[in-house]
Amino acid sequence: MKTADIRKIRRKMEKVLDPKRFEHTLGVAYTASALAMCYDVDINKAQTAGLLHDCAKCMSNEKKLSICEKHHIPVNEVERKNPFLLHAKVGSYVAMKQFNIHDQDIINAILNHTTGRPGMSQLEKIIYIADYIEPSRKQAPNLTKLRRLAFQDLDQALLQVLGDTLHYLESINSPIDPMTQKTYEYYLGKE
Ligand code: DGI
Ligand code: FE
Ligand code: FE
Repeated sequence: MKTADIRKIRRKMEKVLDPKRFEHTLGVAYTASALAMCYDVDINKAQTAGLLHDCAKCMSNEKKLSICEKHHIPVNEVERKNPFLLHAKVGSYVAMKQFNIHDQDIINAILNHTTGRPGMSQLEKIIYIADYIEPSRKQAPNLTKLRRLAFQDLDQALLQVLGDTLHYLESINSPIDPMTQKTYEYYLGKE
């Protein structure tokens, strides 16, 4: 991925996202690049995945569901009831077909950025964490500590984001996607 390609993706994202989501997207791309520098991961891949991770976020639920149906992307019970979750799966599809991304690690980082998955790569972890700690995020608890931790111990930061997300979802009685639960248990067991 060359600098010119990254610039092109950035311009396209500005068109498909609303202004707040675009600001978040830039925040994720910059935070992911910084983490990539810290952990010796490909910076261009981190920027590309960061820019594209929410590329399907501003699509209607009907559109996301119809893309899944048309292209035989499996939709589970939790996703059917909460179609916003599908922006990750649909986003990885859009990244392949509309942005010509063929790097499997970038595609996986987009695909797994909402629920995580057991056995994530360094890039996937970086996007998952950058999504949570980027500068325009204000809501989550422990953000100050977590932001520092992300640059000290990526796996500890990952576990904390997974745990905090699960607690938050339980506190608001939101249905948990099986992958979110599985990912948390997997990384808890690795401690
Ligand atoms: O798209 P973003 O808002 O930038 O971030 P995201 O794709 O990580 O989505 C964040 C939201 O997704 C956050 O409110 C937690 C929620 N989420 C993550 N896993 C699950 C979930 N929501 C439900 N209902 N079930 C899950 O398993
Ligand atoms: Fe997202
Ligand atoms: Fe995001």
